[in-house]
Amino acid sequence: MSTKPQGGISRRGFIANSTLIATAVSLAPARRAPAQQSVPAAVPCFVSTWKFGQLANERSRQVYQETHSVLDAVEQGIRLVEEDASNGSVGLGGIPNADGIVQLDACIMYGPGQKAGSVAALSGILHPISVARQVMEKTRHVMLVGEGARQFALREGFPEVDLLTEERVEAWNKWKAEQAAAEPPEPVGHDTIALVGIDKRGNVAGGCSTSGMGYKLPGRVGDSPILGSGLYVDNSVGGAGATGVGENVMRFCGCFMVVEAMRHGMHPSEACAATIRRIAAMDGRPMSELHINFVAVDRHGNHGAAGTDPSFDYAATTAEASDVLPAVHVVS
Ligand code: SD4
Repeated sequence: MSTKPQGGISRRGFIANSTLIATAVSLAPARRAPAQQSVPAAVPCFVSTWKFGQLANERSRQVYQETHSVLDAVEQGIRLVEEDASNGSVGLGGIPNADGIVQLDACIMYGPGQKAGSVAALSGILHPISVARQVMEKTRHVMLVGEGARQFALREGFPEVDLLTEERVEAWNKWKAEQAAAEPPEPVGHDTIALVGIDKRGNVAGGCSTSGMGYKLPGRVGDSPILGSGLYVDNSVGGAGATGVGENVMRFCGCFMVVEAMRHGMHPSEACAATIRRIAAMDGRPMSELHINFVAVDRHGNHGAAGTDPSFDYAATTAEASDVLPAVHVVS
């Protein structure tokens, strides 16, 4: 696994570039020459949030090789993360809400025909990404939530699963004791998988899955299952996914903004950074308080990411390579 910056640009260089991007955001002309273009574009290509996305990407690549379906590839890549209790806040081992219940959010999108399915506040089901796909393929609807989503999943044959691990129960008990006097509870933690794939012909599919903000109020839905917020794809452009504090993404249709910026000619990393700057300008709080991070890929396989969290990185996988790469750290 290589963690070298794209095309030899250092993290510092990325940060410097992000300052340039800052100037570009408000002035963005209709078409701009792509910057940071030193990694040759290649398809098929899979990109995802965080280091743990690399294994998901590699699973996606394998499934794509076997099925030639970028939608199957994205779904299966995300399932890998959902069933692994050791990472982040996705599926099994997800962080519970304030009542100690794991409530999952997920969505899936397929570029051709702009198809989409989504579930939110779904409890007791291991693979919300697959339930979202069933919503997309088997119903006339786009989004199901809460008990309705759970009943649908059960009817579709998804088994009921206890998603709480002992470790999470222990941490929740500790949190509960500490929070006894605090109102409203302080939420914690974020580690969502958002994964976007481009097939050989430039078709785009994407998915996003999370248990959301830890210790959230019961019923709270974040950006991850909201089309255009935690995920967006447009088959003529590419796709984007988000991770971080959903409240600071969903008020702005963050991923839609990223994709639109790419449509207007920005390189994916520029588009992510420009979106963050637009959000920050509207929100008014300092960048460091926002916790918003985006990954994006265009239909040719150019990819990039940017975030306000210095720890944010992303994974990119093609037929030839699979890397964890630094995101542009947007500081102001
Ligand atoms: C949420 N955006 O529910 C999600 C959490 C997340 O990485 O992304 N964690 O707000």
